[in-house]
Amino acid sequence: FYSQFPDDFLWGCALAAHQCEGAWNEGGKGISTADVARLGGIGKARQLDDSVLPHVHYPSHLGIDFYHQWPQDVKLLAEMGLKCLRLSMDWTRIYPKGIEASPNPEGLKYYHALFDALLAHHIEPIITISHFEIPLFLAQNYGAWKNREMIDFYLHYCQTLFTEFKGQVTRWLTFNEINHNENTSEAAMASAYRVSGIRYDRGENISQIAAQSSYYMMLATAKVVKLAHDIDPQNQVGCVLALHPSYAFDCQPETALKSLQCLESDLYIADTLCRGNFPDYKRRQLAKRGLTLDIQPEDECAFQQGKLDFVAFNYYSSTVCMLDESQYPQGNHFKGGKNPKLPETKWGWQIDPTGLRYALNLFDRRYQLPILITENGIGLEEKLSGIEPIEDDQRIAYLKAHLQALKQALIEDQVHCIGYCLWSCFDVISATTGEMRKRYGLIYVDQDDEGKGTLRRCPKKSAQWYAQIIKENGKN
Ligand code: BGP
Repeated sequence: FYSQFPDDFLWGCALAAHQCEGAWNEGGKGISTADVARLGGIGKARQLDDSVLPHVHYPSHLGIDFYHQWPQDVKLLAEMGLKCLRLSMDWTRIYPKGIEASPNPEGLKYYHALFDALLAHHIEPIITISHFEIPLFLAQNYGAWKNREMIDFYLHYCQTLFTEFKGQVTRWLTFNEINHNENTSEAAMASAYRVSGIRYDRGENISQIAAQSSYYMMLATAKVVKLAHDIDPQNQVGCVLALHPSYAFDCQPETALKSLQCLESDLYIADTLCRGNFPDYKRRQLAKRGLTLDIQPEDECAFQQGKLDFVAFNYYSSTVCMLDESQYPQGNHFKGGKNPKLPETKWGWQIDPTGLRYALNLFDRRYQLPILITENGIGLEEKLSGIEPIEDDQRIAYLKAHLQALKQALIEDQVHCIGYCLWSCFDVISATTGEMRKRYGLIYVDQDDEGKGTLRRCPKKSAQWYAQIIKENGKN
């Protein structure tokens, strides 16, 4: 049993290619769905076009120039003593359009060199295969994950990754926040675009497409698990969910029931992937709603043979469920109401460390698989003022409280958690808004929304604090 963090606990950070790499049209890279998502106006959801507009600044096209600056960036991570770095590969660096027979050698070379450098510093690369981007060509010509054919394109890409990076990478994550594909509110449509590359046409049956595309991504995940094991039995595959525990706003039994049902719409995905079958309760619900999915008899076997090796989730905040949804505030984040008992960030994300413990308990008891926390952190507005390091005490307080909750889950509740990846090591482009202003990093990057700045990296006070946590294996 756990009386402290285990010696091999994976203390890490997380990054996503399209938020840090920049170099959007270098190295033989194709255009991705993320490359055509513009800055949404400060704090607002990103705007989407189908092509890159000339004379418009896209902060993500430069990112933090990680593509060129990674050698020094890896050194900074090594100084912090990280045990792992969760990062994504950009599909369009390997297959620019997603349909080519052979991969782009420059893309492979870049990732090989990066992983070698990480491993040389004893930092394990944990790879997200698709983190909020797919080749734009597939979105425009195949309708992205609306289409069953995507599974084969995705498997082709994965086959390349598993054979090329055998020996360098053993832990893989198929998709980031797969469950955010299926929200059907207006704000959530932007999140569907991020996850699955889907744009809804006027008059389309959104519920039908959302359920179908999630089904295809789950099926792809299951097939990828088998493929990964076939290529290298050492491979371990997970898939990332976004978890927002949903609390009942009041003591009404009806609200408690509704909040349980709210959670179910996310959990059915984890149920499918961890238990190896598309649940009957979901089939009946879909039928009742008049939705008919393309489900083939052979899919059942694929789900059975492709159960996840571990579960993974991102946790930022909880949400509350209300009977009257008109009370829900508008936000750039997720569905649900505001919890009057919790503080929140400038962007309205509520701070709830206990929610992390709740999520850990929920997943541990429900699936009995090792858990990897793939993201957790706080977005703040910060500026260089000439005095360094930046004193980000608010971030340290947030992280401290969440690590405390994790420790309680581990020691008091005996939850099987294998690692914690903090979002993020560097300030990067925000996924929801496209801006640089919302900073999550332990390391400041001198760069603003107009693309002005020296790109200099300046470790904040929190970088030092996290290094100490890692050194002492979680004692705080
Ligand atoms: C998660 C995404 C990350 C990251 C984070 C913070 O949902 O997986 O990519 O960006 O949220 O979100 P944002 O950058 O929009 O504040």
